[in-house]
Amino acid sequence: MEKSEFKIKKTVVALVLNDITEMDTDVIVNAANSSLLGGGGVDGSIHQKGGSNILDECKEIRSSRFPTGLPTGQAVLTSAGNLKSKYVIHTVGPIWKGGFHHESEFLEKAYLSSLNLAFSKGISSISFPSISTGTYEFPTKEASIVALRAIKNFVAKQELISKVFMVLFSKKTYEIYLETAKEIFK
Ligand code: AR6
Repeated sequence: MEKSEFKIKKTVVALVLNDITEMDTDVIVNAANSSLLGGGGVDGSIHQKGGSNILDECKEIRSSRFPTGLPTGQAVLTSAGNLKSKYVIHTVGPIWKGGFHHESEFLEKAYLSSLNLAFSKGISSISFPSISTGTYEFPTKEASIVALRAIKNFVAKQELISKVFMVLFSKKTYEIYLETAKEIFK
């Protein structure tokens, strides 16, 4: 398995080529949609492998806190059902609409909301997928810059989260993130 590690103060940020549903970090992050009711890509795999408890909790969150859906850039936490992790954080990345609709700000917000939520739960390890770069068509290079900058800025200010994984699903995506990481973490 491809893996590259970078150190930011006391936190290790690792890029790995893997399926995020195989990760045993405390948290895995889901690239969900506002409905929180599932979909394709990462979302489909998490619900399929994690089982129906995750969906039941998402439905409860919808009815009690977000009756009209989870806004883009926000994040919520559920248990992880049958997955190896303890929790799933569901966040909604922006749909790419050409780059002039604050897509980068919303993408940064999705990463930071997830990290803040993980931090508030006392979690020490977290895995992210490349949010928005599948169905939502955010260009991977731009997304990698936003993602890794957000992670760098967040982890540098704390010591609780000691491992952050970016879990990339294709060699091409992995290589794009690696090139960006070498710039941002140098
Ligand atoms: N593990 C890691 N990465 C994955 C996996 C996996 N199992 N499966 C796909 N990827 P996407 P989005 C990669 O489409 O763009 C869903 O229908 C994928 O190759 O999962 O944020 C939701 O319900 C890509 O690089 O998320 C929403 O409606 C990246 O993960 C919508 O898609 C993100 O692809 C969200 O779209």
